Amino acid sequence: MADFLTDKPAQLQRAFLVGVQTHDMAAGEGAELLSELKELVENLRIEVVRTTLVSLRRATPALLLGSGKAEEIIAQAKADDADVIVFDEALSPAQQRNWEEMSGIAVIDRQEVILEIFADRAHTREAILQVALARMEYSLPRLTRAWTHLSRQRGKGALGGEGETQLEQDRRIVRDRIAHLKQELKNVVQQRDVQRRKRQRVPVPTCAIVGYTNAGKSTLLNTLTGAEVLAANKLFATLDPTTRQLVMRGNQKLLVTDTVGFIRRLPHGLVEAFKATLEEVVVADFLIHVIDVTNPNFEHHRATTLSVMEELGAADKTIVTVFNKIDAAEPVMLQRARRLVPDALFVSAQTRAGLETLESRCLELIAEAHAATELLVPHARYDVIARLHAVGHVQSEEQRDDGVHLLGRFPATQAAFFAPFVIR
Ligand SMILES: Nc1nc2c(ncn2[C@@H]2O[C@H](COP(=O)(O)OP(=O)(O)OP(=O)(O)O)[C@@H](O)[C@H]2O)c(=O)[nH]1
Ligand SMILES: [Mg+2]
Repeated sequence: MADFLTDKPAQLQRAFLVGVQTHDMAAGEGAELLSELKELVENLRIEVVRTTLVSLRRATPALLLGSGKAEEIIAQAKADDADVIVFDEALSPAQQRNWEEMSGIAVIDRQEVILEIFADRAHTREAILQVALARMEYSLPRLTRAWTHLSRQRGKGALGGEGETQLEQDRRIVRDRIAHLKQELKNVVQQRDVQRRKRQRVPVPTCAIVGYTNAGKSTLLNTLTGAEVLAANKLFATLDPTTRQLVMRGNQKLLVTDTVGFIRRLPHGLVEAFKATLEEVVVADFLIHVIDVTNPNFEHHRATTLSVMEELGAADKTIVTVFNKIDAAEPVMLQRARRLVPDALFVSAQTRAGLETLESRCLELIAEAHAATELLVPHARYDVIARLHAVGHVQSEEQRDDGVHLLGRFPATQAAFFAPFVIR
């Protein structure tokens, strides 16, 4: 079973990439996604022998593309000696199976490529569990494929007469594994909660750095806090959240968390699986959204990140938009960025340019969020008073006829608890 979790799909070496431009996509978007797919595939150390962009008017249920086009692609892939065809567009399990049967070579899609990269990068227990879960959920409806992990292990024989029962067995094994992984992840989440609650006892404000992969999130955390998170020019360098304390002017502290990067067409299962990790985003007081201003597609990058935020239920958080890598940016790109997000900040995590302004913005947000609050708690509710002391910073406390008046700073994450007693 261990093999099943860590096994590469196959020792694939030569990839033939197929991008699709549909009528509802912006001009050039298909090509742009295709070049991103090339980068993804190369990140798996698989050589890209050819890329082809197909314009598609209407998707077909059997093959996505028309059968004439499919035959053309298969002939070309064979002539190129490719051992895998990679689609940028998601393929249904049936489409994938049809392509594999027709071509006799492995056929995968962008989602599977992303899953493989995540599997490659996962090193901690939490990341390994999350990726394993996403991969299992992806493979569950695809167990009848010619070359899935399980069928390769059990060999061709099982695909014969007893195939149906073997398939049922495989499905059960995978479902059991999924249930087991979910349970293990639940434990991880609980541990995380405990740690977070410990942290919340001291009202240090928190923020999470989010953004597209390779935007410079880890570099920013490193320069801001002197952390030593791996920052590398490769996709999804970071899978695990790292939290570091930033000490700003006036000794104001801020806990900053670096998070996993996003990409277009991220497999839904991955976002689901990474919810434990991304909890940091949901509970943060505010977000720093890092965008690589040197990337010609930064508008799409931004939209992708914002839609993942929405999926996580973090869309209504305060977001500080930060365009990064200004040291390497063309002036015209900076103008485009300013038009897109007028109140954005411009920084270089590498040269430190603009970081003081970023700190000032963080200080402002903290001041707003942690302005002193006045509470009136009935005398009988000493439990509330005890808890306020535990989680917050009480500046003054006075017993009056109408109850206990408290003035202090309390973490926004506890707002639901103390809101009924706020008088100012
Ligand atoms: N020129 C320039 N390059 C930068 C800057 N900030 C980061 N980089 C480079 O961009 C690449 C990606 O940086 P990371 O910090 O790993 O990016 P990330 O957003 O953490 O990426 P993932 O963890 O993959 O999501 C690295 O090669 C960095 O050296 C910057 O301000 N200027
Ligand atoms: Mg990173």
